[in-house]
Amino acid sequence: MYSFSELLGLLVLSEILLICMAQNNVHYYDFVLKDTNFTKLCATKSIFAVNESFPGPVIRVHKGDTVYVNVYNQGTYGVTIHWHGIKQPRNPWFDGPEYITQCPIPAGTNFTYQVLLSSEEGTLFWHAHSDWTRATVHGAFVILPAEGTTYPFPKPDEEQVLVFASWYKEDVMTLLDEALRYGGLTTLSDSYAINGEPGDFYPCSRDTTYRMSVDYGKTYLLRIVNTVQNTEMFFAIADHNLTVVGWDGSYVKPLVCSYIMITPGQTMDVLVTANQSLGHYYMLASPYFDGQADDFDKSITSAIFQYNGNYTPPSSPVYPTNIPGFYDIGAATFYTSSLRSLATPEHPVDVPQNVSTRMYIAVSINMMKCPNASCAGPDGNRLSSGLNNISFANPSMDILQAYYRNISGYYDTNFPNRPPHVFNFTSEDLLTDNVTISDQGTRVKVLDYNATVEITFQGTNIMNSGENHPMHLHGFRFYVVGTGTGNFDKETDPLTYNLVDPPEANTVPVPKDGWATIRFIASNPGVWYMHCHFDRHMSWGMDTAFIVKNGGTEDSTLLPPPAYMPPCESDSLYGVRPSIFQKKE
Ligand SMILES: [Cu+2]
Repeated sequence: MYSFSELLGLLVLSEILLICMAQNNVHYYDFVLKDTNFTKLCATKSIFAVNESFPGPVIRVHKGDTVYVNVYNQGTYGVTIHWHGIKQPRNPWFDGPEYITQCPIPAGTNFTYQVLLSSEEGTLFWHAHSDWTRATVHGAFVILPAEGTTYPFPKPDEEQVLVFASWYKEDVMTLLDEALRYGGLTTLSDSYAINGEPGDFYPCSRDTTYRMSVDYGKTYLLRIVNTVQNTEMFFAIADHNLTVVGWDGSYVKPLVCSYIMITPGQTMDVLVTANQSLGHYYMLASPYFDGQADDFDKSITSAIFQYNGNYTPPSSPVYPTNIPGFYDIGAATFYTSSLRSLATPEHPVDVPQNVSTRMYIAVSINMMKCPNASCAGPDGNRLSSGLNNISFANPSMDILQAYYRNISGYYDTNFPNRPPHVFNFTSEDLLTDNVTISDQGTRVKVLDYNATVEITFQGTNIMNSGENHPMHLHGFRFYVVGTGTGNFDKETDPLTYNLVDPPEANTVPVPKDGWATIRFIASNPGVWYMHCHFDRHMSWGMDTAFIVKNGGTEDSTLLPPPAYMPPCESDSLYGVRPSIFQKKE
């Protein structure tokens, strides 16, 4: 006969067992966000960071798992976190972009995100999605193959996360506030960083340069994340070839190259074998910029690929001769257009062959009129940006909530399928006519469930501001079926599409004076943000959102909202910015 306490013990034990079984493939993380001091570039400043680390903690799970992240906001203003590249099937409530799927988590409160993984495998990342908090609140999201499966390439001996970011000497939120208040250019970063360290080519940084120790003969999987604020990067390791095997949490056919180009919002999985003479080799991340404005931080961040063993260390690491220069459009374009999805039985593709919803979206930097020409942009106007000449304005209640609860007045559903003016988008003299002025609005595009969508993004050169734009879509992974230069020709350019093995991605570079076409199936009901992943372009309005309707069955219907969502009280630091956050009349 069992005693009462033994019975209780058994009961507790069996409950623990049950919970353990039920928690198979479920992970829990605590993110404590607060202001934390860091010293870089010879000065100490306080940044908003997760668990006192920059970059923040790595989330490490297997394909198909579920992750709960409890976010404690111990900062001074509202914030949200986005799980970049994770589709969150039917679950937009936890996607994260502020005023799109939720309002900010107020300072002093917490909110638990439920992150549902499905087909993602490889490297993604998480980051804050409020104003420019992404600058310091970010980290890698590693998704290993599902239990019992393996990589579609020989298993690497070891792996290494490399996160590229920007560092500003001044407070990032103050810089953004000033730029938006006066309507001029945003301040450039003071350095880039690899895993939080600027590297050897910046003052006061040599002692902390990030070093990756390697053993001769081993192959390493580099999980590369670009969360730089406003610049694409080339990356190379001196004397070592790179083999790209993954892009945005999806595998690609192995591509051997001497460098990669990676935009903000992109992630790349890259193999490198330590097969050179024992020594120290620089790993460089160097900016890529293809615009005429020449408005970018022209510095280079470095880390060191350092062999273990007995040898005399060189006075200086070997410098890569294989990294393209800042303005090398050819190198960037060649790299991006060389990527192909695996398209194997284990990693199949499902490229939509027919299109039911076609959109042509002009991506532009432009202006909004400023009263009395009192702003700091061109001709006293306010710098702006837009998609089809609509400069997106955040509503004061998130679009998801307004849509779900059928509350009118916060958004319109008339986002245009085509640009309002058709002209020579890539001309060199688009300076002062009406195409330079954008309308502000919160306009979204409504898609039927399972619509097959094609979007051609058209780069424009209004005010000579043409440059590469990394366009990012939430809630989906799309196929990049084509890209090219000049104005898109709807008769001839589609003949060049790759509908067999195009790469899958969540962020596509739209080249300066060129176009890029993506396709996806709208099989994820919800509200999904789409925006340029340069934060300054996003803040200026290069954004819109899709509402994907329910499909009529339980499996194609939005999951119900959680019991608690952060309240919409405009408690963001910038809640006072009237042109952006006021309720539309
Ligand atoms: Cu952009």
